[in-house]
Amino acid sequence: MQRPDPQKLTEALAARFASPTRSTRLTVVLGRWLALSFTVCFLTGLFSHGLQNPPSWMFFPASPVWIYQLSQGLHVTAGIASIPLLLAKLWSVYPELLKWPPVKSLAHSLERASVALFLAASLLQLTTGLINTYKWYPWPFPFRETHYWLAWVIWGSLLLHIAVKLPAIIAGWNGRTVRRAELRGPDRGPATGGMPAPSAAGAQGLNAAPGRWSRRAFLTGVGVTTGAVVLTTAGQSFAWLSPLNLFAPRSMGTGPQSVPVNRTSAEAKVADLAMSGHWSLAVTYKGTRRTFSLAELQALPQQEQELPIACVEGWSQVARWRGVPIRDLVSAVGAPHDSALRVTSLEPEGPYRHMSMPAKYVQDERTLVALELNGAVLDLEHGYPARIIAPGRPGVLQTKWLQTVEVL
Ligand SMILES: Nc1nc2c(c(=O)[nH]1)N[C@H]1C(S)=C(S)[C@@H](COP(=O)(O)O)O[C@H]1N2
Ligand SMILES: [Mo]
Repeated sequence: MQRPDPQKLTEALAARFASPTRSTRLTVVLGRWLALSFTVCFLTGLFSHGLQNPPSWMFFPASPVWIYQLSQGLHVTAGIASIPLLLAKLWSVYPELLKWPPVKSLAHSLERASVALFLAASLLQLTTGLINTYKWYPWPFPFRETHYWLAWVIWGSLLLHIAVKLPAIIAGWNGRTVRRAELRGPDRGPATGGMPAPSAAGAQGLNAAPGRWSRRAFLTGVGVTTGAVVLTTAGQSFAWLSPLNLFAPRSMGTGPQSVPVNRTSAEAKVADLAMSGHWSLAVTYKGTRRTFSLAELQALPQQEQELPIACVEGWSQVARWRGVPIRDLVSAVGAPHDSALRVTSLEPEGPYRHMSMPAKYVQDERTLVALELNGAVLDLEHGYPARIIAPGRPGVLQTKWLQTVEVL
């Protein structure tokens, strides 16, 4: 038997996969949508990471109180939208991956390596991110650190990919200009001044009417799919879309006191400690230590605030909280208002046991040691006897089942 000629094989493959939905133009259009969703994910992701792991220069916006709700809602929604977009883009280019010879030059090998890295990192990022929102953590690595570092890998490989592909991107970008001019037609008055005449190749492509339409149909299909996925999940983050929430894991208005619960008292192993009846909150500053029983906290001046719980996993819920402004407790031990805190939960172990609160939130009169939620005593699942609620912070920092507040 004769060995297949790689060149012929490549041509045969190209013919086999030739489709108007696999044009450079389509790839560029999808690439632009993806660039937008990836940029939204990246910026909101950096914000979320900064709030949880603040660098020394971090700016903490506490207003508007829904700032984190919005930013994390965008993060998870844009991430979900990226899944159909990335799959469509992959479909539009995958014959490229089968081309022969696999490596032609240094630039070519760089291009392939950057694409391989970009694809692997993006697929891992999007699937683990999605799975994470369903409260399923089937991996042995810490999610947040991995998610954070993968984002940098994605952007590094993406910039390399864009640099290598710049000529194709410019060509595909201009495709739109050519088509507009062409659609106007030679007899229907002057085309826009200064616009270059469509090239022969461009005109040829444009005359291939079926191709044009099926590319459009493909893009419409991708757009509709992406829109549908967004509309049926974004209701976990945006109240006005909440009636359409079919697939997102948590729905607004469900759970005790009409607020979803992220981790239950049983999972946190705090039920006995929280319900013991001997509970008190200890507040310490230097040598001073004061304890407040629940009755003592209830006897202090109370404040009511409408504040959201906005989970890093995308769901959020605005609720009415009532309790003691934390700065009053800071004053009670003689500490200045602009102190930072270290808050500890009754929860015996794990990452939720300790939380740091920068001075920005301590000074804020809206930051409460909450004792009530939506007009009733805090449910055990929401942190009874007392929990933290602060404006503009990720849900993971809204510590439930308080034990001590250390003024630093
Ligand atoms: N001690 C403690 N506090 C906690 C948690 C926890 O597991 N343990 N979960 C956090 C997370 S991830 C979120 S989103 C909010 C959810 O609050 P909720 O369960 O009252 O809705 O509480 C936060 N506070
Ligand atoms: Mo959360």
